[in-house]
This record gives sequence, C-alpha cells and structure tokens, in this order.
Amino acid sequence: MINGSRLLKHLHDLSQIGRNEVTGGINRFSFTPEEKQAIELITMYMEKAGMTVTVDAVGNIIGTYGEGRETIMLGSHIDTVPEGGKYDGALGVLAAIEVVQTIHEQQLSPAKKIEIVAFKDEEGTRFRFGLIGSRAMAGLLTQEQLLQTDASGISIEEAMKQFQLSPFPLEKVKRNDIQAYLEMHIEQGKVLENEGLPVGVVTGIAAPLWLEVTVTGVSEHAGATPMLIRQDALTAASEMILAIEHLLNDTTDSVATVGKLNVEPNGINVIPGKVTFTVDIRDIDEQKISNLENTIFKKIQKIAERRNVTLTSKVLQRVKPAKTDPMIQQQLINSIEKHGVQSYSLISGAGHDAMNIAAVAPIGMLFVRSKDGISHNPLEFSTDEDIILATNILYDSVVELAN
Ligand code: HGY
Ligand code: MN
Ligand code: MN
Repeated sequence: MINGSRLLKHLHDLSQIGRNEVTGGINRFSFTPEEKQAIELITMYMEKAGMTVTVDAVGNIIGTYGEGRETIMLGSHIDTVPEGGKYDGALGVLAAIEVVQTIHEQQLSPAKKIEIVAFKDEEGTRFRFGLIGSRAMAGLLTQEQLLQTDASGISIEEAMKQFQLSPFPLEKVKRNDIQAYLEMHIEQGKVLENEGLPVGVVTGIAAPLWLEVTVTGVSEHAGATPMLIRQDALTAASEMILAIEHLLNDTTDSVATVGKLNVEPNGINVIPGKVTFTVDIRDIDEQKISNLENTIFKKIQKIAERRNVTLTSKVLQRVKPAKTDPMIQQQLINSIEKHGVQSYSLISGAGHDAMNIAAVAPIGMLFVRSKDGISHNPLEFSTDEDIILATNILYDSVVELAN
C-alpha cells in the first residue's frame, strides 16, 4: 500500500508554490521563478524515491528508476492555468512519485525501467500554446512553434534559453522506447460524481483547437459618432461570440469557449477599434473539430461583413484527439475491481499530455472524481480517500506493467 499521508503532504507543499494568498488560486507558469521552485521540490521527492533526475532539451523533468531497454512512463504536469487548482497535473506527478517510492521501499526490482515525467508547459497559459514537453517527446514540436510569444513578446525559444536549455535539434527529445504510458489525473468534470464512483478509466481524450480571432473596426469618438455609422469592433465581436455559443448549443458532444478577450484602445469614451478573442473548440472526433472550425469562421465572417469590420483568424494550437490502449484500460479495470470498486469507463473532455504521447506509445489514463466537477478554479477538490484509493490502483497497474 502507498503512504497516503506522505502523498497528501507532498500535494499540500507543492500547492503552496505560486499560490495567491487572497484567492487561493495557483499561478505557476512555465519558465518562471515559481516553476523553478516547484521543479526543485519534485526533484527532491524523486531523489528520495530512489530516482535519478534529468532534464531534457525542452525542460521536461524526468525521474528514472531501474534499468532496462523498455520504459514504463508515468507523468503529468506541474504548470497551471491562471488561478488554477491544486490537483490538476500536480496529482498525476506526485502520485507517480509515491508509487515509485513505495516500490523502492518494498525493494521490488521491476523488470522494466520506470520513468516519471513532469511535462513542460501542458496548459499553454503563458504562450497561448501548450503541451510543449509532450509534443517534443512525441516528435510533434516544430521550431516554428517555439517562435510563439508571451504577452511581453518573449518567445518560447528565448524563454527556454533563459532557462539554460538548448532545444535544438528537437529530434533529440523524441522517444521511441516507451512501452506504455500511464497518467493519473482529476476528471475535471461531473461524470464520476454523478455515478457515485471514486475513479474511472479513460477510453479517449478530446483535443483542443485554439483560435485567435481579431476584429478590426474604427476607433471613433463615443459622443460624436452616430450609432448607425459606427464600425464598432467590440459589438461585432460580441455578436460573433454569442453566435459561436448558439452554434455549439445545437451540437451534442462538441464544446467551444471564448476565454480571453482584449479591447483596444480600451477607453471609456472611445468606440473600440480592435478586439482580439480566443476560441477553444473541443471534440473527440478530429473531423468534427475541423467542420466546426469552418462553420464558425463562415458565420463570423458574415457578421463582419454586415457590420463593416474586418476579420482575421489564426490557429494558436491544434492537437489530435487520442484513444487509450485497450490492454492498459483492462489493466486499470482489473486493478480497480481488485480494490472492490466498480470500474467505469469514460471519455476525457479535458486535454492531457497523454494525447501527444499516444503518437509514440500505447497510453492509459486513470481519473479521480472531482467535487462538483469543478476544475481550473481554486475550488478544485478531490477527497483524500479517493486520491489514496486511486494511487493504490495506479501502484498495482504499474507493478503489473513494469514486470
Ligand atoms: O485545456 C485542457 O484541457 C488542459 O487543462 N490543458
Ligand atoms: Mn488543466
Ligand atoms: Mn491537466
């Protein structure tokens, strides 16, 4: 059995790094002092678990236990969304470390090498482009993508170099020795709670398409410009955003979210001349995502023409949806039932590093129930009991897979 109190203490300690004392939200973005502090903490935990710790060329933190040509990889991420919760990503990394520390203390010698990865920048908060570390390991990261910049104009490549990383050639990060990849993560939705179940086995992972839409009108005087001749970028964008919501309300499983909006010149008495907003479109089916991309663009283009404003749209990131491996699913189901719990299979609406690793290895994901399904919010919560149960299930699966 894993050491539950040690795991819960690690979760608490990591959650203090980047924590906003007023809101309780966590702000830990890639290539920042907060992330550096978090990396030092998990490095210490990994070493105490008997692992050697290395950092690859793009900044993935890799703990290695044992030897062997084949690798069983566990992982998740330690970066967060703005005002994030304490479990998203962090739980997967810390539960994996707890599993390996238990294996180490029990002096089991797994036949295969076990690796734990804290992937670089899963959330994409700072650069509006995410899953950097897992893309690189899957050979999906391009030099051009590293040119994407943050709000102060620093590119991903520059931020890597400031962190003493030399990412090129990116091919050196790609892995071809991963025999199985397993990620434990909070569900971030309401399904398990509605079913009254503590854990779930993921069958597939819906993927995000992130667009940045720019609407350009004319900045004019708020008092001297009659309503009917305005080229107001903000009212046009508002109509577009509501049209996107209306479109998606008519779909079944697809979702779309406008999470960021920027108004220029942002003056009380100035008609907005330029508005930029993001659209996050999700589905488990890649074709449906691209159909939605086209339908949305046609719809908002019509609004732009009618309102005499111009429209441009840029893809910030595009990720392939992924299916998990049936053998690993069965492994997890066996472990769950061994613990006397009813197993339940479900799709992940949220994206994860596992989506990218699916390009180079069979993947599996174990979900932990989220209270009220809340995530990407300081109120994100999973019970100690569910966390300990899930980590024991993860332990059983890892011991099986690694031998
Ligand atoms: O956006 C996501 O689905 C994940 O939290 N990065
Ligand atoms: Mn997240
Ligand atoms: Mn996550």
